[in-house]
Amino acid sequence: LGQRPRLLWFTGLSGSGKSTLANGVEFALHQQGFHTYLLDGDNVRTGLNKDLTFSEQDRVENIRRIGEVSRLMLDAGLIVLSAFISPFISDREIIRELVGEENFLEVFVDCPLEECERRDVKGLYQKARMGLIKDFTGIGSPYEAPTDPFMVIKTAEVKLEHAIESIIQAIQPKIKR
Ligand code: GGZ
Repeated sequence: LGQRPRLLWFTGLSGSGKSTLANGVEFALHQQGFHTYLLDGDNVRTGLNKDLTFSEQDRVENIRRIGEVSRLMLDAGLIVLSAFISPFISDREIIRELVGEENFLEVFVDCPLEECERRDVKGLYQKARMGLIKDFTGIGSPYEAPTDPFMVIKTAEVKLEHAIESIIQAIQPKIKR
């Protein structure tokens, strides 16, 4: 195999651009012949984790299961891309240890809350402000930013294509055999 399995872990607020970025990076990797799998809310919170809410306890369990699934996929030799808010440092550290420090590439999708709220793609921030979602991340529930991530992408400042390109550049030496 011409690739080394790695876990590319995108963390950031709702609406920060995690899924968009992860999808773009996955597409670029495919074009280069890498074998990948993308885990995000669309394929995990609707299936494997559909029993979980957004309480602190359930978010911890959400990330734990995603970490275990990622580990299995790494065993299968894949480049795994994971895009979840994953708001707690402690949970992300558990995954770093689970998959091995050298395999865990943390990408902080850094976008100010005000900008995420301005975008409000799904209208969830408005609902949270109205009190309809009490534990929404950034409003009624905390987000702990990484202190020493592999990469920081400022999605309010950098064009998507450039962000994708810089991630590809940075991970290239880690994923090539
Ligand atoms: C945060 C919520 C909530 C609450 C529903 N808090 O923008 P989205 O819609 O597509 O991304 C958010 C997604 C977050 O799920 P994760 O599994 O990534 O979260 S965590 O890692 O914290 O477990 C949002 C939607 O689910 N959503 N309610 N209360 N996001």
